[in-house]
Amino acid sequence: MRQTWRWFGPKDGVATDDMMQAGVEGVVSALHHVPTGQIWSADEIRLRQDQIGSRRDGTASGLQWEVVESLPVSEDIKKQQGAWREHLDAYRSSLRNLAAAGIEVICYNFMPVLDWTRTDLAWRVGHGGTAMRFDVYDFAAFDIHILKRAGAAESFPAEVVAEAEKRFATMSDARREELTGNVVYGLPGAAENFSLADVRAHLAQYAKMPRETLRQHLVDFLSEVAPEAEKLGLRLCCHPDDPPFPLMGLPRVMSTEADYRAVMAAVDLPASGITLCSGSLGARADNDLPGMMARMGDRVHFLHLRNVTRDTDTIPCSFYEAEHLGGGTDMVALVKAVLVEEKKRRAAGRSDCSIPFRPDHGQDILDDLTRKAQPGYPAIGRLKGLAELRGVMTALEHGDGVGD
Ligand code: DNO
Repeated sequence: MRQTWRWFGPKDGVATDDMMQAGVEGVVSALHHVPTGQIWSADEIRLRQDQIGSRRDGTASGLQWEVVESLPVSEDIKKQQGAWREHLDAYRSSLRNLAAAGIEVICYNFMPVLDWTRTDLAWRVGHGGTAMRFDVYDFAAFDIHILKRAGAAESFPAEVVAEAEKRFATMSDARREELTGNVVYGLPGAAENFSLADVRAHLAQYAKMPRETLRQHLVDFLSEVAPEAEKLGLRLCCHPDDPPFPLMGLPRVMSTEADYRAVMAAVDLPASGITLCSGSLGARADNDLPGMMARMGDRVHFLHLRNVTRDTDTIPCSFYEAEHLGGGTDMVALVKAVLVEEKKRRAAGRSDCSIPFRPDHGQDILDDLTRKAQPGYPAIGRLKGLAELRGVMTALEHGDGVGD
């Protein structure tokens, strides 16, 4: 298992120097400033590689850019409208430039309009630190009473609608504004940064799109880009929906094992693979993460290891981002399934037998509370997660029969 770490570039509050002290082996990054649909040029890629390769004082860090997260897929491609053909050409050109730079693993997602969604970026946990949270009642309050989406009330269970109404009635203006910002203005890594009006306009465009159509558009996208990725020796990997249930009436197509199976079967190439995110998928009680790794592991090219604690097992549900070994996913069983898959790959002579993972997100603890890095991406909280995961890996590899 390759120990990687997400870095948002020079503006990230956590530096390459910090990654080195955390014992990180490789870096996950993206060119967030390049507008979606445009080509990632060789020069821009090289610049980011140089930044990753340097410490604050300009000396070499020894780190390399190993995973792209994300090479974003445009809304036009998701809807098959407007400039989608040009965007596909640009996507293939970016893949060629990344391959020429020696970067092989490319993560993307196919969530329409919004990337990951949370209602709280700094929710107080029992120990006094903070975590990110998705609260279904607050979210419904936003959808029904702030966004005022037609049909919003019908898309939640009656009990959620009733509680959302109470919450909204007592919510301060400041909290209403904060909630809107958290949901709409884009969390780190999101390709787009929308206003409330933009979101309404985008939602209207998807209003009549059945999920089968969106899934077909994903299959069409992969049919266009995966053969090129295969030729270039790249591994594409689709990140799941976060959270893994429909929001705002938008179709969601990568929320369950069945979703992944359908898409992997439709474009059955090794280059078309999976980003197994235990945090996103773990927000549904019916997703069995160790089982998914055991059954679909040969197509898993990248792992996001984190955990969530669900308030209920309903779909949708509220949840918060737990400590990496806490929460609903049996992390030891998941790591074991990853080690078993790597062993199979070694036996088969595959070159990708060390699967990159990142300690995904972290709670804000200790100095994180004043450092104010990107929400979800603290230095110490992630370092703690990485250290715990490293402990599990080390213990499992130590003589229980899964190592060589
Ligand atoms: C959140 C992330 C997402 C993810 C994209 C992948 O922390 O996991 O922003 O990067 O959805 O395309």
